[in-house]
Amino acid sequence: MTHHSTRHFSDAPSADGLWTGVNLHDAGSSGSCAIAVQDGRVAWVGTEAAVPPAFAAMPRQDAKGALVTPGLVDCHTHLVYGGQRAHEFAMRLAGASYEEVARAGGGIVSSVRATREAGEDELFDAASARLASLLAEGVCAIEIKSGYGLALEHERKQLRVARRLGEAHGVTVRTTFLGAHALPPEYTGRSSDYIDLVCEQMLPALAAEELVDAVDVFCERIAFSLEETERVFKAAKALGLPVKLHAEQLSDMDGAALAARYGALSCDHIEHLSHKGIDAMREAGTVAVLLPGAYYTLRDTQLPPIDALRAAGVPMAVSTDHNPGTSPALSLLLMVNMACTLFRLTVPEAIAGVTQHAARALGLQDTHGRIEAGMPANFVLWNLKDAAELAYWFGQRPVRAVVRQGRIAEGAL
Ligand code: DI6
Ligand code: FE
Repeated sequence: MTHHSTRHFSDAPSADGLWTGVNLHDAGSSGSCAIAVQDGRVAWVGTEAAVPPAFAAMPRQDAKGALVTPGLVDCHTHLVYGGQRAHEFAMRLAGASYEEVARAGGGIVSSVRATREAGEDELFDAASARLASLLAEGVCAIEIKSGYGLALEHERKQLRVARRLGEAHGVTVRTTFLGAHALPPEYTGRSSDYIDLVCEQMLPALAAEELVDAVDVFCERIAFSLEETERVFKAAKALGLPVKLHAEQLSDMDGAALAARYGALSCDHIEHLSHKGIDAMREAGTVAVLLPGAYYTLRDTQLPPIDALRAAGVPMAVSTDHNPGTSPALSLLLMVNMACTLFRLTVPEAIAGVTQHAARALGLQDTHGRIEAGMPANFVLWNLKDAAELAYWFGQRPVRAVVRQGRIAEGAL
C-alpha cells in the first residue's frame, strides 16, 4: 500500500501528542528520538530517554522507527498556469532548441495565452491536482510565482489562485510576482514600456492587495536586460518587498551580482554563474537555488558551479522549478536524486537543499525547514531506514505520513 490520497485538510486529525520511535535525520546522536507536538507546534525534540515529564504524559503516537525529516520546502515553482506544452517537448525532440521554440511564438507566451483564457476556478483545479502530488511526497511549504498573465488582471488571477491553494490545502504558500517573465505580445518592441507598467502599475496594485511576498525577474537574453531587472528591483525595494532572480540560466548576464546588491533572498538556475556572482551572493547571504529538472529537460550541459559555491559556503537549495515549459516535474524527491546524480551534491547537501536552505530562500527559516521547539509542526515520516535512501530511490513514493501545519495531513501510521 503506497498510495495515499490527500485528505481534505480541515478534516485532518491533529498531530498533538508525543511522537516516539522517531529515527531523526540529523539528530547528531544515536538512539530513538521523540517529538512533542502541542497546539500544532513542536514543543520539544530530543532523545526518548530525555523526554521531560510534562511531555511524557501526553497521548502517544508511535513512529515505529520511521526515518523523520523536516517537512520539505519547494522554493521555486510556476505551479499556476493554463494548458500544457507537451507539443513543444515534441518539437524539441525533432531538433528545435528552447530558444528557437520561444522565438517561434511558443514558449512562455503560449502558456500566457492559455492562462489568460482560463477562469480562476479552472486554474485552481489544475494547480490543485499538481499541488496534491507535491504534498503527498512531503512538501509543507511552497513558493508559487505569477508570470503567465503578464497583465494586471491575469497576474492577479494567478496570485489569487496561489493564495487559495494555500488555504484549501493547509500548506504554507509564498507568492512571488514575476510580471517580468516575458514580454507580452501586445508590447512587442516596447520592452521598456512594459517594464514601466510592471513597476508603476502592476506591482504596486498587487502589493496593495497583499498578493505579493517577493518579486522575481527573468534576466536573460530572451527575456529582460540587467538594466530592466534593476528597475523592477527598485520598485520592489520602494514597497519593502524582497527580491529573487532567475539568473545566468542560459548565459552570464551578471544578474546574480545585481540581485545580491539588492539583498536577494535567492538566485536561481545559475548554470553560468561567475566567481564574481558567487562572491556577491556570499557577501549578501543569498541562497543558490539549483533546478536540476530544467537542466535535465533542456539537456543542458553547463553545470552550475557547485564546487565553487560549496567552497564559498553559499547555501544551496534544490527545487522542482515546476513549469510547463522546462520542468514539468511533480516530485521534489526526484530533484533530490538529480541534484546528487547530475550536480554531484552530497546526500546531506541535497536534503538540506529541500529543507533548511529552501526555507531560507523564501525567508521562512524561522518557521520551516527544521524540527525545532517553537516552530509549527511540519515533518515527514518515511518508510525508509537510511537518509541516503531519500536520494537513492527514484520514482518511489516512500512517504508513510506527513505532519503539516500541526495536522496529520497525509498517510497513516
Ligand atoms: N526559466 C525557466 O526555466 C522557466 N521560466 C524561467 O524564467 C521557463 C518557463 C516556461 O518555459 O514556461
Ligand atoms: Fe523558474
